Amino acid sequence: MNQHMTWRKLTLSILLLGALPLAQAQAPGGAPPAQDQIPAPLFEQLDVNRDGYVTPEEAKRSAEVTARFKELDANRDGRVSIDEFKKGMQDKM
Ligand SMILES: [Ca+2]
Ligand SMILES: [Ca+2]
Repeated sequence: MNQHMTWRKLTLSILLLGALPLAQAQAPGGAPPAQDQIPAPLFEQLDVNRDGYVTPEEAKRSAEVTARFKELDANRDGRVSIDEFKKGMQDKM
């Protein structure tokens, strides 16, 4: 009787261990990347001095941004902020 109980416990443990990875696989994963966050890495690459703006000088590393610099610079202050960048890129997509 005692042995039988031990065996049952062991079987239960094995079953639980086997079920664990399955339960984890079915758990909801991380949220999918937000669409409006995609252009940000490019902006960060261009904003060499990290002041939050891409100047025409910094934009030279991207032909596309250089070509569209005036269009992206919505408030015409001669530099493109992260917001202007995101908006400009979204409009084209
Ligand atoms: Ca900058
Ligand atoms: Ca601007």
